[in-house]
Amino acid sequence: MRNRVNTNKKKKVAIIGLGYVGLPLAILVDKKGYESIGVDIDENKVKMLNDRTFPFITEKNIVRQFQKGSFKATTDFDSIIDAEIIVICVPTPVYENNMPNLEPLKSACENIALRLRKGHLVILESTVNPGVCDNVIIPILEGKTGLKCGKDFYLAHCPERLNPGDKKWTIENIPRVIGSYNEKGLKKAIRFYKSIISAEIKPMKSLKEAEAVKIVENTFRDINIAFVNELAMSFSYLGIDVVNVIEGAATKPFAFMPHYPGCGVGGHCIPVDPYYLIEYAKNVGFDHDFLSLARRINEKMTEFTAQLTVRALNERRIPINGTRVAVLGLAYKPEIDDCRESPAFKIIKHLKNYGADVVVYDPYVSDGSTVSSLEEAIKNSPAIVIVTAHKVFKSLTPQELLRNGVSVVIDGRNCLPKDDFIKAGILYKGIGR
Ligand code: SAJ
Repeated sequence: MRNRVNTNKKKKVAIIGLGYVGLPLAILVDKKGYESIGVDIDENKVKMLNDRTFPFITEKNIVRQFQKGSFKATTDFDSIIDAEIIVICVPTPVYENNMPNLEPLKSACENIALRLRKGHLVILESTVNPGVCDNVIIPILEGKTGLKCGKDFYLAHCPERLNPGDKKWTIENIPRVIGSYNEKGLKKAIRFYKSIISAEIKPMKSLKEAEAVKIVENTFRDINIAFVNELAMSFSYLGIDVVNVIEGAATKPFAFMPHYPGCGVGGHCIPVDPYYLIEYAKNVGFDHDFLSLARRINEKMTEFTAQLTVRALNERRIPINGTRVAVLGLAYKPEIDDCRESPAFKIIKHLKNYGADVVVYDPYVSDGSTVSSLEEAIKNSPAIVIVTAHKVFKSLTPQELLRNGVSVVIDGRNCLPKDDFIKAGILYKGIGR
């Protein structure tokens, strides 16, 4: 007989997965007076966290709480047994073929199932497609334990909405949605989140609805980016500056939300989440033609950027074959080192296929760079391709580039002052401008 969770001591919360979602949550839970324990499979990360030498926490308020807090990390899943609440924050990526990869999630659930007790509230924060809670997580948790969801233990889904580095929207003030297997689980989960965040909490009618909210949020972003990426490709033939047009449309104070074209959509959310919905719907017989088309358009931007480079070099009578091209940026967005699903890798592959001699530099990604400074990257490179709008690239001047022999600039993030470069005699090509 499994004992009831020990409920007569300070409430303990266990966070499974100490990444960009789990770690800030574990620190917040500690700050709010719970006993906070983080469980991760990475021994090195666990050691650094307990030694308080974790170099990747950059947000000052999180660092302060982390240093002074009593949060502990461990690789031992047994530490969840006497927790009242277990929050799952493990990655939910896709495979090369864009099929959802639920292995990290299933492994976490199997570890939890071995220690599940009556009274446990299990909360999933990782992004999944509708149906994963009902069809994957609950069978694992019930299957090996004989415990019944909604009666012996509770399952809720509160999709993460963290935006690392965002100073305005933080883990404490971002509104959340919560769905659960039943009313009792919903109430427990809402009570927990109300105790740690100040933002609105919207109860959803089911686990599936909560799963669908997160997928819809990020798919909404992907299709809107595809919309402006297609405009950028068409406007590049029409000789219209798409960024000026978007900024013109954005003066309309309602019913328009600006997105911006670029050399590709990277990250662990936007290019991934739509596939979770596309594949799930396919299993039940529905083809998301529009979402799939938007994905194809966004995936096309890397080839479009490489072709832009070939055409621009041709205009300067420089064959790309054997020409040194500097790719600036590997990270999927500015001022971070995260390269997951970054378009940079496919752009490099396409340029190499055209015969370019590619050098790569990203100040945040030294192991992926082929040179160790921006100067080294641009020196004797007739062309540069900006893939990430890091500040250091945005401060490049036409004079500096011309001095180093650069005569073609492909601005994959439309982040440079186009007219200054054109006036200086550089052949400037943006994405749609
Ligand atoms: N991108 C464009 N055009 C745009 C916006 C983004 O090409 O108009 C590209 C970026 O360059 C990047 C990719 O899309 O390669 C993703 O950019 P992102 O700003 O969406 O950044 P993410 O992936 O960190 O998205 C997160 C998401 N947050 C969560 O899932 C909790 C997303 O929902 C947020 O909208 C986004 O942050 C944000 O607004 O910053």
